[in-house]
Amino acid sequence: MIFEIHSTDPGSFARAGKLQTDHGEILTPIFMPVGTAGTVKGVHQRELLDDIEAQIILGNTYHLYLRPGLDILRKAGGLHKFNGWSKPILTDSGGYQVFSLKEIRKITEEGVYFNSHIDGSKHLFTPEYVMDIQRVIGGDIIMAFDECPPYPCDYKYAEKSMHLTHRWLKRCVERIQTTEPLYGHHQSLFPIVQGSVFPDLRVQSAEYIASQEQDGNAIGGLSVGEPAEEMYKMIEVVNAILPKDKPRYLMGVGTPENILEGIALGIDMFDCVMPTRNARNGMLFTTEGIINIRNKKWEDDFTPIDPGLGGYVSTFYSKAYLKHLMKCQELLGAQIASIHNLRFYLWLVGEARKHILAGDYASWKDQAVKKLMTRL
Ligand code: PRF
Repeated sequence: MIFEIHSTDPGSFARAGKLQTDHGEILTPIFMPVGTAGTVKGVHQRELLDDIEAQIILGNTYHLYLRPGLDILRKAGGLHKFNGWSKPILTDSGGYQVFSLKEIRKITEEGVYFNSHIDGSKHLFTPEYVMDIQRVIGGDIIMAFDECPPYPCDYKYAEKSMHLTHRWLKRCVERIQTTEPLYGHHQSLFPIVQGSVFPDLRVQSAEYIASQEQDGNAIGGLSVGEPAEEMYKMIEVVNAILPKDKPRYLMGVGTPENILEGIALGIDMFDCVMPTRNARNGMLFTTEGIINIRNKKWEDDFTPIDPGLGGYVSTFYSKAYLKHLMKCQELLGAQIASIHNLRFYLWLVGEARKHILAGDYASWKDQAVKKLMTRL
């Protein structure tokens, strides 16, 4: 995988670049729509390509391992062939998903024992097994197996957990170095910085992760309930250490404001369920601000959802019609809202990129945050 930086912003740590994978290139900064079970909920691949202009999507090891399972994925020839998405795919390692199961898991040195949320069956994820599963899924970027500690968490736990994540990383790297991709395209392993909200642990973790010299690096354990200021402080500490010439991925973040601040701190890649999950609840991000389409005030507003955004769905359908669909719990309502919100997120990172290239990112960001986070 090749990462090129085209431009850096003079007023911040923002960078505009390009990531080259065997399934095509990704212009950064980028937002990656989440397709947990091999589908971005409610969105066709054609809509992802044409309306949303997604460049890379996410899949989850945990969900894909449980359903459809490894036999089917292997027979299909990997996830790209199975779901028909021929652009890049990134898979998360399952660590984070397993940890959100709470009562039905047990963490040991060996790995994590958990019960399936579907049928209660028992499973063990080890770092080695999670690498093998991600080989079968066939993502272009695959994530190391980590523990994401909860927030708040005491220093001792965060320290112990970080060291476990580092030992697991070593085992992930060894497994990847001693196995081959199954479908002919290269797979890059991204290690994950942990350390909760403790700056000295974040420094230690970032140094260890950087020492692995992988194709890119990720920051985990943030946006788990801590105040945003605390998250920004951790990103700053970590990004001072992570190599500048490799992509940096902030996992599971966030609001438009979080994304623009993250970019200013030198983050290149983001993913979050927020645009799709919030869309299903009627919360829409627009170029004018945030709206709740269930609100009565949109009932007779026949203007397009967001004329400023471009894209078919956001300009063709009216707010009044979408409000009606959501009220009747029509499937099309959730689809339109999801496509619209993802289009907005891709627009957002595209605008950020333009302003980094123009050299005025920092000042643009401050006014964009104000406008985009206004509740209309
Ligand atoms: N680790 C992994 N995936 C994640 C996270 C993490 O810490 C987060 C935290 N925001 C989201 N997704 N493996």
